[in-house]
Amino acid sequence: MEKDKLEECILQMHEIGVLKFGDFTLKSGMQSPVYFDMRIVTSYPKLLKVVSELLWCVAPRKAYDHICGVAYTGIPLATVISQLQDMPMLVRRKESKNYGTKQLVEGVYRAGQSCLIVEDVLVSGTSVYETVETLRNLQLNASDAVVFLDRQQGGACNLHTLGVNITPVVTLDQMLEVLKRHGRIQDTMIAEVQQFIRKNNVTKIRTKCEEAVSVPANERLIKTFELRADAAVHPLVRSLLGIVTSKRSNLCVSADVSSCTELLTLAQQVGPHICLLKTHVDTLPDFSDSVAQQLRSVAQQHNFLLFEDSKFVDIGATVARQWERRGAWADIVTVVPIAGDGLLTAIAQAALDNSKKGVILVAEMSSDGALRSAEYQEMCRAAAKRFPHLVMGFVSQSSISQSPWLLQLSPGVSVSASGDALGQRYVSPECSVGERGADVIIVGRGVTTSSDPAAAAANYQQLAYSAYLERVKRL
Ligand code: S5P
Repeated sequence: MEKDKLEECILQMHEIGVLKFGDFTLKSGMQSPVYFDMRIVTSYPKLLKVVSELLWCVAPRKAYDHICGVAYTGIPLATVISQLQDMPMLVRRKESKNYGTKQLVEGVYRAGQSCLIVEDVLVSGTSVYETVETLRNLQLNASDAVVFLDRQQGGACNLHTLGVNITPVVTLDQMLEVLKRHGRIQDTMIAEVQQFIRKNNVTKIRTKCEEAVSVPANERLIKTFELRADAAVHPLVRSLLGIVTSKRSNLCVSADVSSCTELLTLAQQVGPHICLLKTHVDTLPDFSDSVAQQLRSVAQQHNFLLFEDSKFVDIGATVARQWERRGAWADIVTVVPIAGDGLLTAIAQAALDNSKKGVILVAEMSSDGALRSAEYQEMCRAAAKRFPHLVMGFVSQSSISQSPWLLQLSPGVSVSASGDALGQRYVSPECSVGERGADVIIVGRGVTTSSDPAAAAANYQQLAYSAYLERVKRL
């Protein structure tokens, strides 16, 4: 996304009164010191076009069968995108007509087609979800949404829990930062708005029948790591949470480097700041028992565990053969549990001492177009239940389990990037831990490509641990 274009857009929004500071009552009844009134943007056609272009820039995919704006302000934005991208548009009414076809959605569509949803501001996510529900009832695939401003009040997390991936152009914090840098807003107002956001960052989505459908009290998210360590079933969960609390680090660095020399150097550099070091040894041509041994001594020296991202996926007999090279040397491995229990049984048999080996199930990937199936997530939870002495938790992007003795490890985290050219998607450490429920964040290039990996790791460590402390305090 073009940074200058976004900054100019924010400044113009402030000038014309889209962004107001004062005392406002939101749709939910909540009193807020800040109000974002995107409706007036339609009176500024050039700005409307820029906002629409920025929205399209953050869309997770570059092709959808349809686009649909959330009534009302999302509609003109979707219309402009539809024109610019030559993408058919659907219009969802707020109420169905009581004459003619009585349709709630206007346009030409077929079951199974995809639709990108467009919204102006995200608070709880209720309006977006109402549109998603209608489209899903018509058997359209409505899993991606874009929004201009995320007010950081829990909406992204709420929607994620319901299988909707929402990407903002800008967060309220980022908007405040731009206004501050340009001398448009006083520090006292920033502090007031930030305090308001911190106090009101958990919201609920309500369906038409006004039942809360998300943000159930989640035991895993409200308990401290210390309490969860005491309740842990798997000894390695206990050890890992012990490391996390003693080092005040819930950071896993993904050591995606090109040689074993680089791997050992990086392990030394980031060692003091991490609880886990993740590897892909199949990408290291010179990996050997001796390197594993050296890595183990660095891990001991700095007190972290070794996590091989093996993504075992095959039948048990094959994984039993892969185990020696790709599993035996590490404390923890990853498994994609789509092949039934044979694979986990093979690992349980191959690991000499199950209490010293852990498995993390890959339940939900961070990349564009990744499988987000309720059935698959249920398979993962069920596998964790059947192998409580082997499975330590999940790699996922959302809180797929509420069990406090299981861990959520989340990759796709960066403080600066929003994605890469091959479909990786990033969120901030605060969003990953505070909104999406990560216990441990996994950071690769955010650290490995830094000129100072130790400092970069220290920064992620601080951000992720503060977000955890904030989460347990808030919930
Ligand atoms: O969903 C996933 C699961 C994993 S394990 N998304 C991921 O990115 N990963 C891994 O995390 C990926 O293989 C890589 O090793 C790391 C993320 O690296 P980054 O450079 O994008 O932070």
